[in-house]
Amino acid sequence: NGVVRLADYVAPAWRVDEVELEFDLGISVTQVRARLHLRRSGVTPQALVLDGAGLQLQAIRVDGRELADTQYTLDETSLRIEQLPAVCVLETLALIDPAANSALSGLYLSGSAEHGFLLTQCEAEGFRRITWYPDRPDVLAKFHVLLRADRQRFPVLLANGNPAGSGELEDGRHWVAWVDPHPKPCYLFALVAGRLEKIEQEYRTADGRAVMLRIFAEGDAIARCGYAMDALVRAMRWDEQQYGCNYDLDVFHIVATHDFNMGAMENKGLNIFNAKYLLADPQHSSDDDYAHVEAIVAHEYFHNWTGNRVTCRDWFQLSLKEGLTVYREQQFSADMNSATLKRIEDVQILRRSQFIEDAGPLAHPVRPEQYSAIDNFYTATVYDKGAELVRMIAGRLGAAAWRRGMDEYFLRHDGEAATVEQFLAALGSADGSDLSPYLRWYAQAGTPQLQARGEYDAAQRCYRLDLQQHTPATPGQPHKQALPIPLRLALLGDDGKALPLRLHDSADAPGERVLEFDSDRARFEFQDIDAPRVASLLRGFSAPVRLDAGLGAADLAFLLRFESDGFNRWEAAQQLARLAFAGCLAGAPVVPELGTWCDTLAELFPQAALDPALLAELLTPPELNDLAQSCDPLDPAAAHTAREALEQALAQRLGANALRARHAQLLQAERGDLDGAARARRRLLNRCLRLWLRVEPIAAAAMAAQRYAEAPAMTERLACLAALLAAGAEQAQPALDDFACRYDADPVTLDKWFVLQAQAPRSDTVERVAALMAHPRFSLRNPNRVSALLQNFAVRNLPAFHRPDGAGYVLIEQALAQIDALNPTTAARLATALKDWARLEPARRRLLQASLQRLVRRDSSQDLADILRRTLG
Ligand code: BAL
Ligand code: ZN
Repeated sequence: NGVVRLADYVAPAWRVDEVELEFDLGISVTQVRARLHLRRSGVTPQALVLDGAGLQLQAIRVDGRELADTQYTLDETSLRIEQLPAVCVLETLALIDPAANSALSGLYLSGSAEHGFLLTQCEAEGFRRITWYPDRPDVLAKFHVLLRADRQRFPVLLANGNPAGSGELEDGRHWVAWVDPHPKPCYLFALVAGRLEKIEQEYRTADGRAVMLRIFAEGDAIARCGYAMDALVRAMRWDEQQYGCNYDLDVFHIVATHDFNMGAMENKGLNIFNAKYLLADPQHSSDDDYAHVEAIVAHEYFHNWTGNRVTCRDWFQLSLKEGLTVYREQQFSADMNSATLKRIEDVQILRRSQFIEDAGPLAHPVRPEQYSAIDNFYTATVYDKGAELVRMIAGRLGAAAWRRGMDEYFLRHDGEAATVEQFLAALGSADGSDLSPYLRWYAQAGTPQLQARGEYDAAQRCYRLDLQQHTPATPGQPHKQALPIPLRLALLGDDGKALPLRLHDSADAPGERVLEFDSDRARFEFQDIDAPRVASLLRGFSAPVRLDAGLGAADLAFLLRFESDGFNRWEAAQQLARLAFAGCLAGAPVVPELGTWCDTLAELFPQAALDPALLAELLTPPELNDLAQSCDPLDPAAAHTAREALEQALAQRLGANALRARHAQLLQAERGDLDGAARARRRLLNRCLRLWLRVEPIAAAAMAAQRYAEAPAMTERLACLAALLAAGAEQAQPALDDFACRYDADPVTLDKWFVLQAQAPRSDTVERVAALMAHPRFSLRNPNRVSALLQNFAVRNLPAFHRPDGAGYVLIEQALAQIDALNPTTAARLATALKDWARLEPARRRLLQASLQRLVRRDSSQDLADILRRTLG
């Protein structure tokens, strides 16, 4: 039934020592000659079974001799040869049609047949669409690649590794050869062929290698690649300094494309990027875009060691490279920017995507036990929860042992395909720790709920902390085991300072310590202590759990005023806002928590010493998607109204005068600079604008429209347009029209225009989204367009998508059927937006369930069918 199970893993029967690939490249006809130098693994004869899909066989030879039809079996997905010498060379010749490849997996055309270029995407299973091969990550081979093409049409010919010659051919054709000395699995193979511009810069690694860094993009876009180059250099240096990881080829190439299923891809020495995560300049890119470019350039680069030099034994171990690399990217971004802000953003992402995934029908462990479509497991759980697991382990070891453990991991497994068990064993060897209890985190889905209750015993001068943990059932996992949970905590005195902590039988800790809690329940007693004012738990979000600390509004307000851990200060504001939201949702005539939230923030608002970016985050309640998780059943319109009430109350409490004045003061300082301090000020400036619009709409909208028109850079232009749209101001439409004219020719920037309209909180958003699907710049073939317009509408506009008449559901249902015929990966990703149907109030639930059932009855791709089947349960 096409299900692959971790428990069924068998080592490959055949290895590929070397592979020679020759491409005669053409837009509609490309010929691929592959010579696989094969070696049987065991002594007993075994059939060779290679993966292959959508390939037209032209010739097949073993050790130079043509095979007869009876000597092999070819079907839609495989090539099987029963009798082979234990060591031999298999040569195949195949034809493929890149222009017809709308799935964007394998070799395909980006852009038009006349002007576009050819490129590949092989992770996870795209290489089988290029040639017959053991398409699994534990077969590592040395690749030699020869590319031949028309010189005019394809002047740039790139593949992995180092250049190994080039020359002219007859009829205006040319050739370029590449050799990658590092054995790699085929999912890391890449080629690029076309007319591309480039920028380049020399780099010398810490261990002395001269490397030429090049970034390639089409036409004028190359002028927007400088920031990515700078980010790459920062990432390379950082990896040398923090992990001792040096780059290992003579060239490092990055190519930008507008047609890509993923954000970017870490192919060895030839990273390919979705243009939206590579191009950056002030005119087209917001501060958030810059941060994404820096983080993703670093992420793909860091894969060179965590993913490429040490790869995964099988796709169940995907988080071994992804969780670890996200963690390394988070460390890097924290070092380059504000560590507190980065941690807040990490947790926001986790809560609004991974916690929701973990609580719904698509919940799966960080290391799944089975899959039927591996493309559907590039998830928030594998990436972001995976990163949290690595963070917990790194924290458990401490900085020095973590580094020793990573050194040992590279030493033991360089050039190999590893498992999570091997990773934990190598890390643990650094200080003799047994990290195997953390395997439970990898195996068990669902977000643990941690309950903490504290009590002070004045007679004993002892503070008792009672902890309980419980992980809810998830599909296929009704019963859960207790997990090791590192709980970083401090007990704060009346002045907000941390009290010295002494646990039974242990020495004093100056003010903060980490408890390791690994049973269903436990009690910790702190001795010789004055009565704490409040416990600050889970500082820095030391474990990916939902914490119920039982704190009331007064305690949270105290933490919001005095907590020195920036993350927990923000968290106190979030928890207070959640209490206020619950009160508003329940329709209470007076919501005391709302008053406390507003009053405390009003007290902090004028404090000049507060980092403006942190203040902006303190002033922002959790996103609707996050808050909606506490609604059972969920009425999205009611949840939206309750959250709006929070925003309105805060704006009124701060008052028009204070908001106008702070906005004016920040605007005066605004020069469009890109440094961290300027970005932090802009964040607060734009948050003030949003709140000011609620209490002085006419004056604030006039200011927003003026700022929009005069904006020196994209952050400002976008923020003002978004604010006008959110406020429903009359200036919104003219500004939208202006934006469309300005950026009509730039797909990455025009996507912001699609996003804003998809997220507009209007009763006719469904109709507007439907109309935009007919816009000349929109195409269901392009994953970025689908994400900007449809994914944003379905995932980030709860009231509009869940319109009570079900029109939003029908829109997505119909779009899914069309997208699936073109690009199953993109269809399956969009379909995950429907996963929360069972949590909805009954009327909406029935409508969405009906849409899902109609989709299930259609003939779908394996990717989409897998999501639909699991969603309906
Ligand atoms: N390996 C797929 C893209 C990424 O996570 O880097
Ligand atoms: Zn990655």
